[in-house]
Amino acid sequence: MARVFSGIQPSGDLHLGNYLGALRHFALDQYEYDCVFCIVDLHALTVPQDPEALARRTLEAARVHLAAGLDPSVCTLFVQSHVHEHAELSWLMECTASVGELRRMTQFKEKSTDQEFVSGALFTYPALMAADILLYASDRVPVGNDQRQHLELTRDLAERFNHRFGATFVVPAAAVPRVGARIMDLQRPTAKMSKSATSPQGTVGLLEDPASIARKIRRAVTDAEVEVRYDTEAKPGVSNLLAILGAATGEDPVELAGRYHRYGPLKADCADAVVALLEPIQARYAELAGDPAGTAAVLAEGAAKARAVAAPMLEKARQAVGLLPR
Ligand code: ATP
Ligand code: LTN
Repeated sequence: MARVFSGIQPSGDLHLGNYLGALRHFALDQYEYDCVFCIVDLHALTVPQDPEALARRTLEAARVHLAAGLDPSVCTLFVQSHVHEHAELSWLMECTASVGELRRMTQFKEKSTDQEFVSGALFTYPALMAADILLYASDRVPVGNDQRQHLELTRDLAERFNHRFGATFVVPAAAVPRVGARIMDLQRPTAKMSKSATSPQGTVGLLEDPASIARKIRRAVTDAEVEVRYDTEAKPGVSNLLAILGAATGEDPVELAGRYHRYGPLKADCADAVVALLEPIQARYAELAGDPAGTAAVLAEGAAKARAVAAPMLEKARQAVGLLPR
């Protein structure tokens, strides 16, 4: 069975973009592939984090994964730092990547601009991501559109390593959904919805109160025209609402556009669809929150399963480069 791997950072509250671009597809993939999903806490540390908040969000993120439908008896769910092989293989990947190619990463440019403190790890971040993926001989990596460039780099690093040291890694492919791969900020529809957005009004949290979700969608920035048309360049706000409604209902955003003649009804339907989509996730999350030990046990078991795959792969890579067996 083909292997799937993906990761989400516990760098803030998970949002609708994370769900439509990634998490939702994890839940579907688990029945079709051998799936490994990871809460990438080491990646979150590349920007300053409050220690208590990081710990809390890591557990919350795991719970959100379970609430979104991941079944730990079917797939593997674990925390990145629980499997130290990630940090170790990351070193070999840093030694495989060039400064030039890391410098070209647009996420680094975006996240380092106007920051008082930029860690070295933010720069080498894609090497850790490559290690995550390559440790599991992953064939397919479900991610939102913003991760395409990191996936390309992962492929280049795998190929370079294999060329230099002999066939070691599987070269993975990105799996980016057709609809929902780039959900935009409701207040700034030219920027992607993000955990680290400047205004919370632009982001819909997966655990947010339905009334608040509906309010944010009703107040989403559109434009001065009245025509409903799917045109991401000329009408980013309206197109984002169509993309969200389309992703939530399984309909095509362009076809949906033909059914609306004003923004009001589009916003109302979009809000209803998002609230209905998130309702079962929120209910299941509330159940899981009552059993923190249960989630911790799932993560411990997940780490053991992950390590069983990761350890031999790390060993293979270590020996390939000439590190003495331990
Ligand atoms: P941060 O703001 O801390 O960078 P993020 O919101 O971008 O966080 P990540 O943990 O980096 O979230 O991403 C987890 C997954 O969600 C990735 O596969 C990513 O591509 C996807 N994703 C993130 N934002 C969006 C979005 N706005 N639309 C669709 N997919 C998204
Ligand atoms: N870089 C990704 C998170 C991430 C990831 C991964 C995604 C870390 N490791 C491995 C897929 C596979 C992000 O910022 N969204």
